[in-house]
Order: sequence, then C-alpha cells, then structure tokens
Amino acid sequence: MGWVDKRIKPSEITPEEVFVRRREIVKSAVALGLIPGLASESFAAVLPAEGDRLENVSRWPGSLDEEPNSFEDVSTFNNFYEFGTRKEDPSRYAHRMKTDPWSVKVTGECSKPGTYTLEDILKPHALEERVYRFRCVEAWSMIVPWVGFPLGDLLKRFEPTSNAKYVQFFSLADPQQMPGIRYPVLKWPYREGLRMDEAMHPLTLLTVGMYGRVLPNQNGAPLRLIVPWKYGFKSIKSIVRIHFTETQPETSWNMAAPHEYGFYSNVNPNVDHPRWSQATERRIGGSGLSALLSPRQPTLMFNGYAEEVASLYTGLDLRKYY
Ligand SMILES: Nc1nc2c(c(=O)[nH]1)N[C@H]1C(S)=C(S)[C@@H](COP(=O)(O)O)O[C@H]1N2
Ligand SMILES: [Mo]
Repeated sequence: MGWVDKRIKPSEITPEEVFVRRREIVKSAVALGLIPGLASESFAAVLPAEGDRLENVSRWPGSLDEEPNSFEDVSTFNNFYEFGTRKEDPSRYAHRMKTDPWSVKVTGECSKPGTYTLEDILKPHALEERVYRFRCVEAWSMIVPWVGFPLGDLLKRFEPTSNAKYVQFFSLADPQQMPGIRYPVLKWPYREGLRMDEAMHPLTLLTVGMYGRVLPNQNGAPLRLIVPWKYGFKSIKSIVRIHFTETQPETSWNMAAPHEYGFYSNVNPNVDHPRWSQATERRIGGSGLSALLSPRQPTLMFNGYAEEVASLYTGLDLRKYY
C-alpha cells in the first residue's frame, strides 16, 4: 500500500475539495509500483501531490476535544514570509514551490550525517493525526488536526553524539520559487532551533499533513515542525536541513529582533511582547461580523501544554529566557 487512499466517499466531500489536485491514474499507479518496469526509485513519488489523502493515519489519543478551525481558514491565513508578508500571500504564491523530489541534509554532531530523500525520512514512521492548539506570537490562535510523527523518532536515527545539545533547522530559500526572498525582512534561509530535550519531547511533531491530507504548500509542505507549546514561528516550514550543534543556534526571528523574540519562545501569558500583550488571543476564522465579535480568550501557560512540558524549564527564569 502507498500513502494515498483515492476513494473518497461523497459524505466526506467538504469545501477543502477545491484544494485537491488529482493526479492522473497512471502516474500514481506507477508511483505505487503497480505498473512493473516503470517504477524506479527516482520516478516514484513518495508523497502524493498536494492535497491528496494520506492513508493509514491513526488517531492520537491526546488530541484536544475542541472543534478544529476549517481547512479553508488554516490554508488561506498563513505566515510564510518567503512568499510575502501578507496573510494571503502564501496561498497565492506557494504553488510555485516544487516539493517533489525533496531531500533533507543532516549535518553536525551525529554519526549518520548525509542527504536523505523524503522517502528515506518517512518510510519507517507511522503517521498520527493530532489535534493541537497553535498560537502565533501575533496573538491569534487556531485548532488544527495535523498529521505527522514525533520528531524525536527521526532524530534518533541520525545518532546524535553527546555533544549535540541543540538542533537547528533550515527552510528552503530559493528566490526562483519564493518571491518574498527578495525582501530582507528576515535573514534567509529561515532558520529555527530547539534544545535537544525539546526536540525529543513526544509532543514535538514532524508534520506532513493536515485534515487527513498532504500539507498544502502554504502550510509548509512537504515537511515542517509543529511545536505546540511555543509561538508559531518556532514551527519552521519546508525543512531542507537539520543540523546538530553543541551551542545554541541562530534563529531568524531572534536575529531580526532579539529583544522581541528569544530562543525559547514558549507561549507565556505573563510575559508580554514589548509592543503588545500576550495575555489573550483571538481564534482565527469566521467572517464579517462573527469574526469581529468573536471574543478574545485567555492565553494558557505553555499554550495549554504545561502539564507535559513545564518540567523542561524548571529553574529557568522565563522572563529572562523568553
Ligand atoms: N520557513 C518559514 N517557516 C515559518 C514561517 C515563515 O515565515 N517561514 N512563519 C512562522 C510563523 S510566524 C507561523 S505563525 C507559522 C504559521 O503556520 P501556518 O501558516 O501553517 O499557520 O509558521 C511558522 N513557520
Ligand atoms: Mo507566527
């Protein structure tokens, strides 16, 4: 069996269908190895085209009970500055990004460095659907059913050495495909980092899909992080490099404005951004009056994941290490 289940029952058809790009039957049959003699490693697609349904996804028991945002909200209101700084830019322009073939370079303090294809990366891992709360530093939030597997399960395979105290991630930065790269709003390539124990934490998700389907490009296809207790900017998109290091790595937002964005970036209603409060948030979505009237709600410590992650930070002054 491959990654895709193309049988969609009429009862499952939702507005997100407009985003679904069907591939020709022959191409997918080849990719799945159903047409002998044609399916070479280099030709076979590991992941289906953007929007295709992922199969063999199990439900993670820790999911939130809250009603998710709509697929449309989550795929049309985005931050992906490589495609522009307006919320609608990524959904307009990210289709220009080519996500197949894709590979990830693994470098630094580990015994298995190298270049890994997307297939190498995904093959051994079982996919889970996890409904998480996601909180941007701009004080909006959303509820999203992401699909992926724990990042730590992947990192272990590269055998980080005892010197690996942190792990850094880099996004694709190709001016041919990404119109926003022309503007020096951030230091490109977009980069982020985690302390090793944060990266290995079972809540940290290497994400390939949402709403049961492959990630739309604007949400960071084919591979992104979701770190649910941290502000959204830690959840780096379209990852092309993973680097293990002994010292705290550079991160794009910290480089751009160090007094506003620290390395940790844990969601914390008690530590305000220098220019606005972080005590409350607004759920994205809805339109017109309903959006205007939607009440602000309190932001939760560690975005509601304190029980799971607070112990990672015992003894750390969260006002200093914001
Ligand atoms: N490469 C890259 N990753 C990125 C960003 C970006 O501009 N470039 N924006 C970040 C920010 S600020 C947020 S809030 C989330 C948004 O994810 P979403 O568009 O899937 O909601 O992606 C994060 N990852
Ligand atoms: Mo964000």
